[in-house]
Amino acid sequence: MKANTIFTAIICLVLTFGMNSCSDNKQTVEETKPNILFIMADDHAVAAISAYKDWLSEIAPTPNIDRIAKNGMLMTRTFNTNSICGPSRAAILTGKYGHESRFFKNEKGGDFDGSQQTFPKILQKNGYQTAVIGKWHLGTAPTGFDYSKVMINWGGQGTYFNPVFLENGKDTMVEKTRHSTAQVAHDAIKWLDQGRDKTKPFMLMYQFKAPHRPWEPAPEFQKLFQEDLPHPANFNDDYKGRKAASKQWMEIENHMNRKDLKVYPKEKLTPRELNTYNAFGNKGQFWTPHDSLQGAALKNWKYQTYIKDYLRCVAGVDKAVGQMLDYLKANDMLDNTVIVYTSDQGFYLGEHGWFDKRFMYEESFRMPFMISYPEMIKPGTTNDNLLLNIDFAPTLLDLAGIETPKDMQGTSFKNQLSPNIEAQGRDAIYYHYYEFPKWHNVEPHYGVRTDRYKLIHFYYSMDEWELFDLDNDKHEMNNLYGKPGYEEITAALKKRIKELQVEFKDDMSLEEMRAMTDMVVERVYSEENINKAIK
Ligand code: SGN
Ligand code: CA
Repeated sequence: MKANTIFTAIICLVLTFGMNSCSDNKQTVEETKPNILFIMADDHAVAAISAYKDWLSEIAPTPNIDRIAKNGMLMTRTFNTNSICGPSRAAILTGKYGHESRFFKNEKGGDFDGSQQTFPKILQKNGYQTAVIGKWHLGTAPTGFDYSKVMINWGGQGTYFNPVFLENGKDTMVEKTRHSTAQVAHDAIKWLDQGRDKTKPFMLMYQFKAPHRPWEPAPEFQKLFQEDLPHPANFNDDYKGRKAASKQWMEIENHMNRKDLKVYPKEKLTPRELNTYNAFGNKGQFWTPHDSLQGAALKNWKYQTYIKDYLRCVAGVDKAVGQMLDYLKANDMLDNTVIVYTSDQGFYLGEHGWFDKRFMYEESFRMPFMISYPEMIKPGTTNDNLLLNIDFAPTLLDLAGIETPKDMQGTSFKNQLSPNIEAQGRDAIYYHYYEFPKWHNVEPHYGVRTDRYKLIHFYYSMDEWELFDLDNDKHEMNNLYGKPGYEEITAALKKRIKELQVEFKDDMSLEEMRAMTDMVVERVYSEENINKAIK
């Protein structure tokens, strides 16, 4: 027993014989400040969560994740400000766009400045026990947490097997006994059960690597999906009228490598040779596992291998979430804990013929988001308002009774959680993506999405606009920009972009935007340093 626990126990004993009991005291704290459990997966698309009743819901159910929506509210239109990992995580922590938090690219964008304000720091100052476990991917060691254990290998991505963790910013360890999903689940429950000061409310961020590339599920899920899966509606997109979409490197047919598709070398290779072997395909190099497999059949084989492994990784996350919910239930913590399930962004599951994310098209722009808190949220409710990832920090602070700091750019949506209030969401969502050309040659762009329309400007090495009417073209195949009859809506959306750029302080020149893409700053945790630390 730790010294402070012994001290608390003595105080409890004294109080129990006095007027008040210690459990009453604890109750008061819990009533005013709920616990917060923030569960985040990596690259988990809305379509792969059955609560959304999307095209995969019958084939690949996620009954445990769905429990959160059943017990609370399902947000159907939550979006991110920049659809890649680090920038989305930084936006969630700070409540700010990437140009304000200064974390806007994964590749060569430097590390997260951990000295700045984040919502965990504010909660910690307000009496919360805080922890982050799992994927972090922001370079510098986490700040604002009483406990942290985050993956640091593979450029901060972590690996599915033998992931390397950094504990409390100083101890480096390789976890060899469990698959990364099971390890993160294990560590999270362990911290809740034994690692924290139970007299305080907690805020735990518990973040999986799965179902991120290269989609390596634990062996127990290999037996799932014996039958082939259907293709999404626009699996064979020809990218007509969408120039940026036609020049990316994220086509299932042309840009998946051997490692993605679990084709291993027959002979022993040096680490360098193995890297080259594995990466073959990334930039469109043609390969087939067998000469008789070509054309549409080859594309389908790649798709089936990919989608099955992706969904097996999701099944692992679903199991882990179930274990966590069971733990909270068994310990009577479901009612006083705000539980969030989300992902850093969405993902293409064959839509447009793609994997990966980055584009402002719906599948990667949208994030899953569901929240339960029985003391406030009516079970089984749905919220269709437009929300943003920079709104998460203000909302979680608000739920803890803390005002949004003036410099956060997001807005709390706590008033949208109560069924008695008809609260409005945002009228428009502003987006900005910078990273180029690595990894997937997605042209930098910014844009706006309203209830019905989306306007995107690809500006880095081209000057291309795209306009979509989402009511009539939900797969975003028909670029209406410049077509007769759309002049007025285009002008209105351009005006709204300008206003949002001013509001969010993103009213830079195109030259300044391009300079952000071109910026080169290396990360702290090089593979070399990690290898030294674990030897
Ligand atoms: C890795 C992947 C990319 C992926 C980025 C960013 N390549 O670099 O396919 O787009 O991560 O993903 S891999 O061969 O290393 O798997 S993110 O989720 O971290 O933004
Ligand atoms: Ca991600």
